[in-house]
Amino acid sequence: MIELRRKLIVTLFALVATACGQTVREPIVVSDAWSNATPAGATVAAAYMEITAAEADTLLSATTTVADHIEMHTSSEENGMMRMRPLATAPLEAGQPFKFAPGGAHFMLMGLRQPLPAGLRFPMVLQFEKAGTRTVQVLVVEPGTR
Ligand SMILES: [Cu+2]
Repeated sequence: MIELRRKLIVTLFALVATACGQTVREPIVVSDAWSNATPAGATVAAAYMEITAAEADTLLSATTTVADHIEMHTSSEENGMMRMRPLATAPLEAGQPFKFAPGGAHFMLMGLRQPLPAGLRFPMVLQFEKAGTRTVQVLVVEPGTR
């Protein structure tokens, strides 16, 4: 009985160690990719996510099948007005999450080819300088729910 328990603990430990090892080795981790559902007739939408690179890298650009092209923007408040500026590339420091979030950096989907209803998932292809391309699924949510 004790022998069996010891085996079980060893197995569990190995599983945890493997899981942690995989997380560390993953060069790019993208989490929580989301976008607000669009009102009828909308031609633009914003998308958000958190990107962590194991080694320093640069996010160069993004594309998607649901829009003509994607621009990266930053936003800041100036004299009480929200202003958006183009962000040519997004610098990723090793192990530091880069946050695309409302009020800050975001992806701007220009020339929407279809409405984005809540519940839809659409693909975005991210192009990194070193890590190459990654495809992420963006979840569309009801505005105001997060
Ligand atoms: Cu924008």
